Amino acid sequence: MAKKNPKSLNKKEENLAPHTEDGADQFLTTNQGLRINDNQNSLKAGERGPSLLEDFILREKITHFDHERIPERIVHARGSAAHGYFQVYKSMAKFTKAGFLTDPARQTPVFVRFSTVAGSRGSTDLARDARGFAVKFYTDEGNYDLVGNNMPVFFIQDAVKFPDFVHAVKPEPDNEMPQAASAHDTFWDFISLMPESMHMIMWVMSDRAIPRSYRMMEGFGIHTFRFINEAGKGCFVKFHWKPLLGVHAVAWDEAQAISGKDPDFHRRDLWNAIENGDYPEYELGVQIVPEADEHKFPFDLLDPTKIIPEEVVPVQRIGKMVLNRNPDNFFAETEQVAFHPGHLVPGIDFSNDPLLQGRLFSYTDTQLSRLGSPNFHEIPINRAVSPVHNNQRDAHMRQTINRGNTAYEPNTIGGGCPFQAKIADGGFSSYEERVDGHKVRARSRSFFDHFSQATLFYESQSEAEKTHLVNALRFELGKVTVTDIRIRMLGLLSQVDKSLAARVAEGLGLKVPAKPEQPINHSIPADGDPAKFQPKVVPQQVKTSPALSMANTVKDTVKSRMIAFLVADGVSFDDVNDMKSALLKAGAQVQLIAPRLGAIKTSGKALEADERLPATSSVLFDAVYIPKGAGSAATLKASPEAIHFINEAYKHCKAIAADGEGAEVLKASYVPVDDKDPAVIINGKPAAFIKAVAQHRYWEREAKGGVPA
Ligand code: HDE
Repeated sequence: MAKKNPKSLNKKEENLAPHTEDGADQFLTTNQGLRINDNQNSLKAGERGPSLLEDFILREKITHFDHERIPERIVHARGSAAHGYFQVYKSMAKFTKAGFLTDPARQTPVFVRFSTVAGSRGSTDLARDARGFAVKFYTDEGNYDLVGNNMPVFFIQDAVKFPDFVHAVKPEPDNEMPQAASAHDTFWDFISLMPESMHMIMWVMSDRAIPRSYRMMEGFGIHTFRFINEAGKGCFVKFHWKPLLGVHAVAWDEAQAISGKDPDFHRRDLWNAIENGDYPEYELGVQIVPEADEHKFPFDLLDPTKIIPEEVVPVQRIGKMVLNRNPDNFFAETEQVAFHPGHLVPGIDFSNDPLLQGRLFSYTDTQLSRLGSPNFHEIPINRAVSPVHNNQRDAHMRQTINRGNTAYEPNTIGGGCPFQAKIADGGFSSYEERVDGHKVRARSRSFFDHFSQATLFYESQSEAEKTHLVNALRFELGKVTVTDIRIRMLGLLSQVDKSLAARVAEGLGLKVPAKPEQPINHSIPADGDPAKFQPKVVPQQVKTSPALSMANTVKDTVKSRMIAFLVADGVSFDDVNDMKSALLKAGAQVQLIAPRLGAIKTSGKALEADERLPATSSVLFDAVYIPKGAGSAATLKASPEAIHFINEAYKHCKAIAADGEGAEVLKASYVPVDDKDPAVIINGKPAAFIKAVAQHRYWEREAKGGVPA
């Protein structure tokens, strides 16, 4: 592993300083500070006698150990995080008074946690799932949390359905299977009765649900929020994160293999990138909608199952976030961080999105159960960098030692302190919105278009992406054991796109029902009139949105991509060296994979292998290179592992290059060497290979038929 990156001292770290400890050059002590003389033996009545209850050192240590686990997050249990900073490019004061968005000179510390949703803490990173993308900004005006996902919509429209949704996707309650997977009966049973989920289903069945890296996925605030400027004027805003490396995915077959070969694939990738100085970077984007335009869209801005297409309201990139420091301690930081969409700063406010409104209750409640005390804000990772003064007192694990005898307001004894802040002094005041309505349990009819944007998403995909989506649905519904559920799903899919439904049906050996059941009937109130709950279809402003296709993403960089060089004794030193230096110069990472570890004899200096072929896999790499060298090529040709490695890389549409005798190894594999495959480069220049790697994947290759790998 490369050098540990120099720790950046930022405000946050200064704040944490008194709480960090690394034990270096220190005596071992109890939690009371008593130096321990023997950490190898418990106190006994005689060397062979019973242990004594008196052994307070043993009891303290074991008691602490017994309580080491805290409840994992109910959703988003599996996560990885990093520190960094955010800086706005130019003042957004026209729209918001939030200090971190108006002062281009200010670097605001951030802590970002990425996660999967469904799996437990120990589950695989490569599950087909939405990813959490939660950002805590430690601003001078208080903590602001943008708790988003890597998909811009959600499964449900109202918070009251969230426990149902989560229960349906989690492992089934009788046998706790399957782990971190939606491919089972209860999930699809629920979805088949929940037409409002169809847009999100398109996203989770697309390759967005199996990202190549946390560094290569977008983030979205999902809900419509509000900006408020100094003059008190409001506008609507949708938040986006745009990764500078582009948005890239792996293949589903690959994702399943990675889950076995390296379930920590995303966690490791994030950690290593930061250690190597390849700091993940994302631009913050905003779509701004003036209040006057609230009702000018063919959907409701408050409906979290809808996007505003970027072609209708462009995403303005207003600042950049850089993640440049790994946490020191997973538990203290990544596990104990507590996000909450209700952690706001002046200049940002909520909309009435009923999903968001429910979240505003849920997150504090969750932290109380997970972290066990209303003092969770005192845990170092959750502390605001701005001063905290209030009259809240006591409770479990209170750390602050409040001085003085007043814990109420108003008071005179304490000089009236702490006192309320005027708006001009940064006091938060909620946006004054006129609300006038009947108290009802209801959903607005403006939320009833469940299919148009699902269609928009599907229509915006490339052919390869459409095929992946069809295959994902075939895979998932193929795992469903109740035929009626599959048929109901086909009925819903046919309302998204007829050809999509037909293709999925073919894979399932079923027919698309001529008249889809109207499942909306299942999701209406007991006394609801079904006629009043029929979905409606509203024409959208655009037929396709290129921004929705990953085919149109950034494809001009190989920065931080992992390239496997297959080598054995006899490999050409110069060839390895030339290709390696070109790739490193372009920012990629190279590993030499050989049949065994140790020194590899070459035409020049010996080289050290990084990994053994049998211990690694092509799925952990972005591309493969087979250098010149007769001896090396002969060994690799005869190695089933090397041939499998190449076949699999080819199957997953990766760039492959070979030079000289290296091409002989390709001939022994499934890779068609004389084919016009733009991502198979034989005796080409390093630049040609680099260009092919930058394309990420040549998905069109899949259309040529399968590869037995
Ligand atoms: Fe969450 N969500 N959520 N959620 N959510 C949690 O809070 C909840 C929703 C999201 O890395 C929990 O601290 C409800 C949408 C992220 O720590 C919990 C509803 C979006 C994370 C909770 C939603 C999210 C959470 C569990 C429907 C995308 C992980 C642990 C009304 C915009 C944050 C915790 C981290 C975590 C509730 C819907 C994103 C149970 C009730 C929509 C990224 O409180």
